[in-house]
Order: sequence, then structure tokens, then C-alpha cells
Amino acid sequence: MRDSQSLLRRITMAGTVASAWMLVGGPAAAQDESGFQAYINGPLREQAVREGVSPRTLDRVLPTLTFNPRVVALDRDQPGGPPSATASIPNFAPYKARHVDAARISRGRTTYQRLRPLLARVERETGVPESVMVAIFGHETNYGSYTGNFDLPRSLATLAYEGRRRTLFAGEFVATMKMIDRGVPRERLLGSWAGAFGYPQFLPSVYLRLARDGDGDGVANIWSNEADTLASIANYFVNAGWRAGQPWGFAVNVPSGFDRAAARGRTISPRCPRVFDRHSRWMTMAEWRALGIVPQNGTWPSGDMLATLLEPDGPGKTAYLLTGNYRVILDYNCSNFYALSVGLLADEIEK
Ligand SMILES: [Ca+2]
Repeated sequence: MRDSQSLLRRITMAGTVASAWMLVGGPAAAQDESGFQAYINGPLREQAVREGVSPRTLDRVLPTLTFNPRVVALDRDQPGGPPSATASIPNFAPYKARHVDAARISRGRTTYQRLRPLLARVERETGVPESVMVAIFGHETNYGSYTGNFDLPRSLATLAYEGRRRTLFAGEFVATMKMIDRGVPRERLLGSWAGAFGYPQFLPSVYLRLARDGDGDGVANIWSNEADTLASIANYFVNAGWRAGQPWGFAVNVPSGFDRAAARGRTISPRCPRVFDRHSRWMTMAEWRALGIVPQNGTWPSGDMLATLLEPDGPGKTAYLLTGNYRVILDYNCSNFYALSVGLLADEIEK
């Protein structure tokens, strides 16, 4: 799910990519179909059975699947190479203007007001702020407006067969089969081309682990039920280490002459290294204060928690001090622009 924001954007490009793919299709496509059938009825089926999926479910689903060249084309279109010169140009401002826009804020406020009693209960139970749950819902699917129309078993089996990230996608395919075993209707298994689905855009394995029933009917319906969706998002955050009572971060001004080299991060993250590479090292609020950093709203948060500094638009522009809770948002989708936008949208929603 971590790529879901970019995936959702890419879905709109799917038509173009698919037609380009058709032009170069032909005999290769037929070859892919026979290879695909051999793979899903051989190794993939064996893996599913080994992991406890009922043969009955596999007998019902596998014959309905065909290779989907469109999904492979979309996967190959994913950015993944080394950072180019242009990739490092800071440009959060235009992203923010598109994603924390008046329409999304306004709809977020309406959703927030409408769901207050429910949100307040989930916050009491989990410590995850109401506005943050709503902001994730707003960012992932524009409050449930678009959730993707790709058949998940077909997409995931195709990506597993294609093989670039077979372990990941074969595992997610098996998770969809387990969802059917648990009673999720086959026709509900629709989502983004890479397998994220429902209001919060969970992957199947995440659904199995972390989806929760929020309205007490015993079913975690993250396809059309807001209570279940928000409870599931909160549970994801709790599981990823959200600390109640701490902000995600806040906007600051950095004094001219600030020594960026001295504040540079020293550790290399194995996960999302390019995202974490843009952060400074961790320092306490007292240390940031001593270095001349000033919160734009004029007040320092209480307590002396640790934070990193991020300057998403470069020196001289608005910067952010970001706490451990910001890392939880990154766990949901590893992109600084995504995580900043979620935090800023949450702040706007509760204003
Ligand atoms: Ca429910």
C-alpha cells in the first residue's frame, strides 16, 4: 500500500499505457497467457495450499484468471531507478497546493463533523487523533470517492507471474484467497493495479492483520463503511507505533546562517533511504530552540521530544520539525510529500 498515492495517480494514466502496450503485444501476449496459466495452476496454487487456503476457493477462483498485460505495463512504468538531477529539486509547495486544497479541506471538515462521536470514541481507544484518521481517508481515496477497479486476484497473480517482486505479490495473492476463505465476497476484491483496496487502500495482507470492525457488526468492511475504515486506519497507526499526545510535527522558520552540515543525518535507513536522507539528525526541542529554529505559530510543544528537520522547499522557505509520529505516517506511505500533506490536512480539518 505504501505506493498507493502514486498508484492512484497512475491509474488515470492506465488507458494510455495500455494502448501503447497493445501496439507491441501480439505473439508475446499468447506466450504470456500460457506461461501465466502454468504458473498459477502450479507453483502459485501449491503455495496457497501450503499456506492454508482451501482448495475449494482456489478451484473457484483460478479458472477465472487471465494474464493482465496492462498491470505489467503499469508496474514497468514505476519510478525505481537512481535519483536523477531533477528528482532532488525541492518542490513541495506545488504538491501541497494540489493535495491540501480547499476542496479536500472542506470535504475533510464535513466528514470530521459528521463522524465526530465515532471518531472521538476511536481516538479514546487508540490515541490516534480524529483529524489524522480523516486526513488519511481523504488522501488515500478522497474520502472514498475512488478506490480502484482492477480485479485484485488477477492483478496480483499477474504481478507474481511477471516476477519482478514475486515474493511480495505471490504473498498478497495468497492473502486475497484467505480473505475469500474468511467470507469476503469475490466481487469485492477490486482495487488499484498493485493490490491496494478499499477506503484506506490496504493491501490484502494488511487487511488480514490490521482491519477492524468499528461499528460492532462483527465484519471489517473497509469498502463502504466509514466506521470500520477509521477504526482500521487507527489500528494500523497503533501497530506502527503512534504515540498519543504527540504532534506529527509543525512548521518552523530556520535562521539564516543555520549550519546544515552540522545537523545532517548520520544514519542510512534500509527502508526508503531516499525519503529519510532528506531529514536532519534527531535533536530535542531544546536543542532546536538553541539553534535558532522558531515555530511559525509562535509556541513550542510541551515536553522535550525528539524531532528531525526537513526543508522540503529548500533553504529560506517553510521547514518542518517532525516527530516519531511523522514516521508512522511514512510507514503508511513512504513519501515525505505524502506524510507532510496528511499532517497539514489534519491540522486544517480540525481548525
Ligand atoms: Ca463493521
